[in-house]
Amino acid sequence: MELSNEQEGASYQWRSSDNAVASVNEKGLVKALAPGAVTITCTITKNKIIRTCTAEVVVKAAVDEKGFDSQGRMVANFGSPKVDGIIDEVWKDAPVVTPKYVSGNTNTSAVFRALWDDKGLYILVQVKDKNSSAQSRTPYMQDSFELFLDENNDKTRDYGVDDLHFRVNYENTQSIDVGNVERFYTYTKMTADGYVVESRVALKSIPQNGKVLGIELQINDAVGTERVGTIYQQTT
Ligand SMILES: [Ca+2]
Ligand SMILES: [Ca+2]
Ligand SMILES: [Ca+2]
Repeated sequence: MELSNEQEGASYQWRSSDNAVASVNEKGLVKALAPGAVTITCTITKNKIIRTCTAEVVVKAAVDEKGFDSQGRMVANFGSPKVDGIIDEVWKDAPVVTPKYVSGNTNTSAVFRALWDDKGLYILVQVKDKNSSAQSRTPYMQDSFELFLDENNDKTRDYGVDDLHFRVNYENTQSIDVGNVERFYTYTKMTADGYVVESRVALKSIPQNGKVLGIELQINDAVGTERVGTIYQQTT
């Protein structure tokens, strides 16, 4: 960090809000240590007058070409997109994840991205699908995005109180299998070759750097009234 307009006779004290993520030395040099977000604060004292200035620093995790970290996990960086179906600049900070599994006979493809902030977890989904359909009366047989969240990552067989299972179709009609609908906010938009889903999931516990959640993301591909295939990613 560099301060402009440094003053004679002033003292400078540097501090990081999380030394496990990034540390700062007495000269303001920041060292990245682990993925996460921190606030670096400089306290300036001169003639008994104290002022502070702060800067946000985001340390990103290294990911492979499919968007996964060294342990095969999806990474959510810190950032606050607006949930409106338009891909904000801040999404550029999120690794693009290509899901590993495809079942059925589908030409549809999708990529996922994740961000988090104090309000919760954000998922952006970009689907390429030439044939959009919400004709079936069964929500999972419509073109839709499905999210399973195991917030405490305890991997129970049955749903725990922290677990969620939400779905939203390409027309932004939600269906809730498990969990409180108020925790799921979505916006969808048609594109030239498919659709976009931007979503926010409110979390039960306050999110923090390094927190690990269990998550499964799925795209249901419908043609007419049938689901012809799924694309999914089971990860943390
Ligand atoms: Ca947006
Ligand atoms: Ca759980
Ligand atoms: Ca389709």
